[in-house]
Amino acid sequence: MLLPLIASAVALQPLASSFNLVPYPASVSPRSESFELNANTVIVTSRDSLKVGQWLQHDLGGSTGYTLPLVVRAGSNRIEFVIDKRLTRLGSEGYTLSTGANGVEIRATQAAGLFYGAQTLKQLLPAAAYRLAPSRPSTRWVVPGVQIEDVPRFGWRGAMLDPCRHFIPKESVLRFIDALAMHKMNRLHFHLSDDQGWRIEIKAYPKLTTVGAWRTETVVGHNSGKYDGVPHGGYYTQDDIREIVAYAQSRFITVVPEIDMPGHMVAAITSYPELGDGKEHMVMREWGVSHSVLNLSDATLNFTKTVLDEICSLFPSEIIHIGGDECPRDQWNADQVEQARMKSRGVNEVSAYQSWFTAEMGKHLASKGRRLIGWDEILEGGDLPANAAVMSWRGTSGGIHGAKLGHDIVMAPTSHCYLDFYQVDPKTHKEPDAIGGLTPLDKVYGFEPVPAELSADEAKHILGTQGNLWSEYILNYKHVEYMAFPRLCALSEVAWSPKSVRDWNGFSRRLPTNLDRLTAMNVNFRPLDPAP
Ligand code: TNX
Repeated sequence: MLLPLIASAVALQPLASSFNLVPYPASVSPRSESFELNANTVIVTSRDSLKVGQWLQHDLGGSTGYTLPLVVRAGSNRIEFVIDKRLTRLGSEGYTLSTGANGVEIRATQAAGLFYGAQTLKQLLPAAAYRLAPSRPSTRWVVPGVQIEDVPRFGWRGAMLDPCRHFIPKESVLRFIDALAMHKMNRLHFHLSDDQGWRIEIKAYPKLTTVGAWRTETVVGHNSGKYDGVPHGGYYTQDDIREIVAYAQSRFITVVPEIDMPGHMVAAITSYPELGDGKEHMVMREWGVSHSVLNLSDATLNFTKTVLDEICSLFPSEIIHIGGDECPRDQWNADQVEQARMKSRGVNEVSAYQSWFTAEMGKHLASKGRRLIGWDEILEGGDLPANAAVMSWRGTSGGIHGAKLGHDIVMAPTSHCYLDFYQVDPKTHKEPDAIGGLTPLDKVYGFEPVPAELSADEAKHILGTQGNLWSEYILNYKHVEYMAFPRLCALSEVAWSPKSVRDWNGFSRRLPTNLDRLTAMNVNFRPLDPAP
């Protein structure tokens, strides 16, 4: 009679021991020895792992109320970070984590892997570890016995914020970075300019923020023709940007800035009318695609290059986003001066003119050791510099086409990655107004970034994926969180976990605990609907 009981206990193991980790690691095996984290625990670091140790010390300091000392050696009761260059199978971001009675050991070839190991360690603790202030003094937490080996599937695991349509204060951007870091995401795509507002201080062009960062009011709803009468604006100073970049960097997140050109430039053209058709404009109060775009005079090219110079000086990211989406060509068609200029540059058709411009920006960025990325429109008209990367948003076809041409690709199709779309049907649920569409959690979870159309070699060009939080209808940061989570929890698993461990049912079982973590962090996620 004993045997069936044991058998059923063993069968239950995988369920009970998933530890509710999100994103789920490549391999997790329970071990018998657990470990107690308490006020006497120390963090063992070396020179290479000091920064990660300091991060953990600071982070747990908030939730435990005590400061775990950083030491170079300890026998027991320790969290030990070890850089181990021999573990090449872990790549640059993978890690191993093992719990024993004496403590937890995290190994990786580089600090980034140690950081992801530390994130997993935090998820092994109770959700209270995510609180910003201690729930009670002298916390003692059990770290369950486990052996984990984990390597991310993709190197680009991102999310895009759009502070242009509705401004997001710096402090909120920092909170968002923490929420990304806990999901082992490593790219924050920061959309910093658009028709409705310019959001970054550029020293060479002060009017971009004295004029371009402000609109008089905003249209109500979906371009209803009614306006709210409330001025809206804001921008990040260069000091703010440096703070955001450093905060992200210490969490192994690269901030990828986007200056959207040559379309979506009305805020800049309002500030400096000579960049456009020469007429007076207003920072846009409505949503949609404007037909007012940059002219491509030498002076305008000097403007875009100078802006990119300042961008490069602030953002260490190798990849710089120059937008390139939704640029109508009628202004270039109608202007005789532009036509003559275009022909003098050896371009015969306006359909190839944006591509010429993109190549110019590509050369400029290359001269500074950077690479450009743009929305999939930059593939139109040929001429795209070979090392340019492409963000596929109008489905995956741009990404497939680009990968076949040898370009690196980030997959962010509207169908699965547009987190400004509804997450449930607004006809059956009371939801805040959204742009439209329907991208439920299970659909995001089911996204496969590598299209079947690609050969194994072509598939190597798929860098990864990201969720886009366009903010026409996302009015403030709490609303950003509502749209982002839990869908970014799902996307983090798409981006991180090996395809073989991805499992919707397993994710659904683990997710409530992950949402407890977000609750502890005060993140305003959309609650799950009760099971039918
Ligand atoms: C299209 S995605 C845009 C954005 C909008 C978004 C709304 C892309 C490259 N351009 O300007 O905000 O749709 O979903």
